[in-house]
Amino acid sequence: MKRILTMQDLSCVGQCSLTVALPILSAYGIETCVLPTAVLSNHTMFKSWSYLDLTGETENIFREWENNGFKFDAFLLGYLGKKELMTVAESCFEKFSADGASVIIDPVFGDNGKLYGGFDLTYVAAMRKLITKADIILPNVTEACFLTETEYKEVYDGAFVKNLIAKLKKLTKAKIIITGVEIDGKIGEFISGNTSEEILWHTLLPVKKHGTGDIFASVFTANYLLGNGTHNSCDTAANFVADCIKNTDEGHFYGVEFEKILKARK
Ligand code: PXL
Repeated sequence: MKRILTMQDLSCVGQCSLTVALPILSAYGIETCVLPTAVLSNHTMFKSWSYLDLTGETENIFREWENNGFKFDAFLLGYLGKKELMTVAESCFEKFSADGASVIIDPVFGDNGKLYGGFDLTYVAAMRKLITKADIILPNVTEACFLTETEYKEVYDGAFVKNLIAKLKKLTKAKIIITGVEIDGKIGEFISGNTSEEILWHTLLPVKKHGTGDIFASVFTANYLLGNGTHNSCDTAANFVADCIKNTDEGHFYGVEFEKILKARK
């Protein structure tokens, strides 16, 4: 059985980050260990939230993990919250990687051309450094723009996204998957190849929902770890997200009801 460590916040309410990654990865039969970076009352798309930073506790956790000899076959990083956690993440990979462990990083700091509340450009700079340690990165278009210091455009074409990939390739050797690319009424992922990009297109749904990036990253990672390759893993993740959106009650504003889809797939 594969064992993964997922490092992201625990938002007590909000169907995102750990409360999404843990059930999804477990449902795929992967032993899922967690490193909560912070405990929030709820995610930051609600009008207010509390925030307990857990950076200080990681030292104690790592000491005991070393004492117990734990290793992980993969790492999935999402919302970390504080830039200091980037060095914590680096030392985590160094200390706890099993042979050939994969590092998958979803940078999670912005969307729609803007940074999420509480983030600034120093966080982006720290993430720019951390992605040099990744095997796969999953930025959305906004995050790719910030990472590459490219001006965000509301409307763009394929050449714009290819240029983002070319610039990201200068920053990291990781495989790059740009998610949530919207062109001409379609939504898709651009996957970096050695010589050209592979593009997967899906139907663009009329509603946008919070937390879908975290669901995409979890389903993608589970499939990838089970050997399904980047193309099929992306496709499965995108279809899973679309099913979640389609099956979420209209009044459910803060996330998607992914539990229904997980249950149906059992
Ligand atoms: O879904 C990304 C995410 C994760 N965790 C927290 C967030 C967000 C996006 O806003 O606020 C706490």
